[in-house]
Amino acid sequence: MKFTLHQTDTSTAARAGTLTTDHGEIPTPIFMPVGTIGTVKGVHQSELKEQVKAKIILGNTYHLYLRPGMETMEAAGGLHQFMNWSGPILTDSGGYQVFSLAHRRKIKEEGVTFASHIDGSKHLFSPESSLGIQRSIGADIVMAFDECPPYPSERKYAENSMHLTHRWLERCVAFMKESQPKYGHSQALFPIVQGSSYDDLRRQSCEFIASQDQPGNAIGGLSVGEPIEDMYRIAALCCEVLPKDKPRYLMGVGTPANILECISRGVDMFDCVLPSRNARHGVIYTRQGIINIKNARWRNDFSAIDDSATAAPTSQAHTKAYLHHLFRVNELLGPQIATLHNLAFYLALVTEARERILDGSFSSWKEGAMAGLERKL
Ligand code: PRF
Repeated sequence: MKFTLHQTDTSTAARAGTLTTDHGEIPTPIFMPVGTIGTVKGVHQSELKEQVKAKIILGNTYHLYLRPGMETMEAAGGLHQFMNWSGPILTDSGGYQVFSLAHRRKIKEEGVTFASHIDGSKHLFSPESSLGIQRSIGADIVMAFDECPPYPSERKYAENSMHLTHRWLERCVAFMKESQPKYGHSQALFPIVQGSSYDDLRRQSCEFIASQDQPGNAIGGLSVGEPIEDMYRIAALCCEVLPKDKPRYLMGVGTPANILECISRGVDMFDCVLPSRNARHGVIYTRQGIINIKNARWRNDFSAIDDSATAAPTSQAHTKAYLHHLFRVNELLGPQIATLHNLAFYLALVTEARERILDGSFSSWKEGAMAGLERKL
């Protein structure tokens, strides 16, 4: 995997680059739609490519391991083939999902034991088994197996947890060296910085993660309930310490405004369930503000969902009144159109951010764009 940095903004820490994988090039900054279980919920692969203009999507080790399982995954020839998505894929390592979904979790040096949220069956995830599963899925970018401490965490807990994540990382690095990709394309390991909201722990974690010299680095443990200023401060601190010549991925962030703020602090890659999950509840993002399409206010609004040139064709073709109606009568197409729209909106936003970084107008453009992004209509 190769990362080329084209431009660093002169007045902020924003960067524009290109990440090259065996399944294609990823312009950065980028937003990665979440496709937890082999589908970006409600959006067909052809729409992801042609309308959303997704350059890379996410999958989850935890979900895919439970269903369909790795026997089916390997028989299919990996996730790219199974879901017929020929672009790049990144998989999260499973630890974070075990903590948000599974039952009877127990953390040990070896790994985490847990009971499935589906049938209660018992399993162990370790650095080796997580990476083994990610080899079977065949993601282009595989994430290290980490512990994301809850917020707030006492300093001692955060420190011990960070050291455990670091020891697990050494095992991840060793496993990647000893094992081979299963489908002929290469897989890059991204280590994950932890350390809760403690600046000195974060600094220490960034230095350790950087010393492992992997193709990219991730910032975990943020957007877990901490004040927004803490998230921005830690993101900025991590970007200052992490190597400049490698992509930086902020896991699970965030709103459109959060994304612009973190781009300006030096983050290159984002993923979040927010645009897709909110869409299913009728929450629609526009440059003018956030819409709740179920609101009676939109019943007779025959303007396009989004008439900007960068909007998805579907968002330009359908009216707010029609989308309002679909949600009111609980039709499947409502959440489908809304999800497609929100994801295309996120992709258009990071695409414009990249253009603005390249032409030197990022800072003033961002200041102008922020108010609209945060307004509730
Ligand atoms: N670790 C992993 N995945 C994650 C996170 C993390 O800390 C977060 C935190 N926001 C989201 N997804 N492995």
